[in-house]
Amino acid sequence: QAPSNVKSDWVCDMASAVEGFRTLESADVEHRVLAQSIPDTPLFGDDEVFGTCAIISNAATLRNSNLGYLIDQHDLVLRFNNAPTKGYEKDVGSKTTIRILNSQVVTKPQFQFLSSPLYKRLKLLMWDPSNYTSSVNEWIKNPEHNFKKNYISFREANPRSNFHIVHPQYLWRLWDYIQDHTTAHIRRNPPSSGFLGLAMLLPRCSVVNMFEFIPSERMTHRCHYYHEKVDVTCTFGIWHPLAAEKLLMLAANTMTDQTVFHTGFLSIPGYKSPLC
Ligand code: NCC
Repeated sequence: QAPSNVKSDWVCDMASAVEGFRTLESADVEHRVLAQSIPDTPLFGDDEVFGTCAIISNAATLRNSNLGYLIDQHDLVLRFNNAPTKGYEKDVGSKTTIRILNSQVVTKPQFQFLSSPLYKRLKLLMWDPSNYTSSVNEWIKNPEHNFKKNYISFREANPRSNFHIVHPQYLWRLWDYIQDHTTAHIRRNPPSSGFLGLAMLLPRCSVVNMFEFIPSERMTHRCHYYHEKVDVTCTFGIWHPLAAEKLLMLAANTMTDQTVFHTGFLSIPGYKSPLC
């Protein structure tokens, strides 16, 4: 049973505010080889809509959650960066439809982006932060992490891959939404991959279930389910406005406290929900 304090205006407001998800198109880009590398096929076709979608955070609270079976029942499963499934199936499942990667993962040698099987046979979406006021081509000349070489090499080696780049100004529209709905002042850094994933999927899914974005009773100071590293800033944010993102997710949630804080997921109806 949904908690009585769920306000459908939060859900519908979020759904309409984050509309306008955009990836770079060849025509946006002056860099000739990069422009040619962008696939003609869009990340999602107009008719690609899904019933249930699952977004799996990288949080350490997924360990010992036994949520893998439930996650794999979803029509679409979104994961982030280099988060593995192999060896963690019981807790995080094994299905992956799409991965969102930040540009560090595409560029830093430790992630082996060009050779790792983690990035093959699925949709890929990369983002890199621009300055709030930069034009697309100013940003492409001087990105935070220079992803161009590896993006082009990956597309050459995998010409059938569906690998797109988020339009950097869309990230700032999401930031505007978060700031407009947050009483406190937030730092001017783009939202995390997790919030981008929610915004991307709300128009495509009847329901978006988000696993361990609100830390459950398994709360730990560790960062990721696949590492022992201790770092609470992974959960509450230091660079990304993570705490503000999580409060907005919770405001739009329709699941009970038991499901959110004990089982470990919250649920947000998509645009096509009868609620809106
Ligand atoms: O940790 P990260 O995040 O890859 O996690 C993906 C998304 O899961 C949610 N999360 C993660 C950990 C945690 N304890 N609680 C959570 O809620 C967040 O919504 C997060 O977006 C990123 O967003 O891309 C990020 O990437 C890492 C890092 O680059 C990659 O893991 C690769 O190593 C960033 N960390 C650093 O740069 C040190 C992180 O700030 C953002």
